[in-house]
Amino acid sequence: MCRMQTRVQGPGLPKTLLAYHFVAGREITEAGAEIVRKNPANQRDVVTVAPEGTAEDVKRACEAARAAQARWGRVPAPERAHVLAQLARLLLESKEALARFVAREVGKPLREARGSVQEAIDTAEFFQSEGRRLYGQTVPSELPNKELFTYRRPIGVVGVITAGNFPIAVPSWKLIPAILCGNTVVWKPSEDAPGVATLFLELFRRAGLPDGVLNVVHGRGSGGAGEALVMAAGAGLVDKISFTGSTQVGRFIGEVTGRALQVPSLELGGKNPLVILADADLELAVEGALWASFGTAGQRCTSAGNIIVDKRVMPTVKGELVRRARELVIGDPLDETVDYGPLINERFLETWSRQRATGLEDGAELLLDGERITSGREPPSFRGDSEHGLYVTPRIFDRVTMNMRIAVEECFGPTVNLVEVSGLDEAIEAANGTPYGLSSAIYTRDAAAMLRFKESIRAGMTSINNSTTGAEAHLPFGGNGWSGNGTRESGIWVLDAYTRWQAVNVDLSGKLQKAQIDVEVPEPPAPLALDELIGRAS
Ligand code: UN1
Repeated sequence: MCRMQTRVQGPGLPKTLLAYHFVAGREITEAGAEIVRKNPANQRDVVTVAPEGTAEDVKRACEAARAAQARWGRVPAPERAHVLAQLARLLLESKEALARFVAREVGKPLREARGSVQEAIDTAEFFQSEGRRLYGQTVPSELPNKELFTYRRPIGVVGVITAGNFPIAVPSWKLIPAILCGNTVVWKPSEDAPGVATLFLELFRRAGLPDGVLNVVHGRGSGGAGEALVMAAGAGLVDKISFTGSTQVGRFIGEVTGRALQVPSLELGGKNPLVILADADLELAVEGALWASFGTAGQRCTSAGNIIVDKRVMPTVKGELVRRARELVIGDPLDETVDYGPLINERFLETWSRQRATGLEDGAELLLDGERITSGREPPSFRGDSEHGLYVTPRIFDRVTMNMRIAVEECFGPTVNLVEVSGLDEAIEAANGTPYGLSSAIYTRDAAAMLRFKESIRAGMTSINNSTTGAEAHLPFGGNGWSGNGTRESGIWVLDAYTRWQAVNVDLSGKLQKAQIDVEVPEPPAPLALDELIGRAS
């Protein structure tokens, strides 16, 4: 176990973590280009410096993963799961320290950061026990003295590419089941969270994972180590890619890996609808809408994009949503009282800023403007460093219709649209009115409406009387349409993403038995003349 390298910063600032690539059990920190990750709540604080990986680094990591795979794949699954049991314990012990680091590196408020570490613990615990199942089936044969079986076999080398908004939970959804199933991994973490990735890797190492099973290369996505990893899959060095990120990049991965006849796991964008019907518990609905839209500063792939409201209750919903959004406490993620922290990076700030003009051009009205918080122009409840943090106030658009760009384009950041409808049918039409289909929610007391919504919504996930966010760690997570390619993460369902079924025939008859040919199939019976039968009976 190494001691992590750190560098002292100026007075009043915590130490900078020095991250490393990890290949075949060796730490690599060659001099060269670096990724410098700054705290989005205080950009003077350099949280992590990581080496920027090249295509050559990725290739070496893929080779190391390939070399380790056969042996790891042969370790009995319950034994592989021992590592996950240790990992779960280590995660639990380190929960607070990890959560604080997540808050510092990506700006997630502490309460949420703790929740996201808990999601990784839940995942480790689930798959620890799955190591004692990983069931195959016994299947009856059509021939005597012959037995049929199915086995789950590892796919081989898995390339994992993750985003910065859930820097430990989402990687855990991929790394943990991939490793449990006997694969080895090359992980390219988000350039927004190289430090969290390093801490997670340290825990895997301490848990006893053998060298070469988990390899890490830091770097950028497009044009960097991420793209190199996808191309490595195209070239056969990697057998599967698992990716969480944008639809645009997901399409590219689908194209490259499709040619290599691989099925990637793609968890992509969302423009998630939250419906409020006229009979809903409005207080609960507004609370849910507020959390779904502005929790995590709107930077979840499950965040609500469109709040679709029956016109009979729109005035109340609008009034309450605006009132409560104004009261949100924005500020330092390490302050336990804040509702949301900064945007994760400048890129999100730019697209979020541009969305304002797009909405106005489309004819939507601003109920809450949503602006960058700058020094001297802080809202009363602000508790952060406005000069050095990427903070913004919430934005609410009114009179949005589903033909507007802002209604159908994903935008990470605290922004939400109000869409007025009349009744359930129109609500469902609006909710299905985007090319995405990740998450969704409906607030109603009417059981028949709940049923209709569940059956008609195109999303992969739906909540009744709860937020669009907050999927539990053992239900299938994933979307339809532009939100993915149909693969699912989490629970037993993700096992299909990291294993291939092998069908085995065992013939103990001592002779060549030919399926379909040596099987006694009865002659078709003579037709039964029902008319005659009925006639005779009467
Ligand atoms: C994501 O934003 O990529 O359901 C994942 C949720 C979280 C995971 C979000 N459990 O909101």
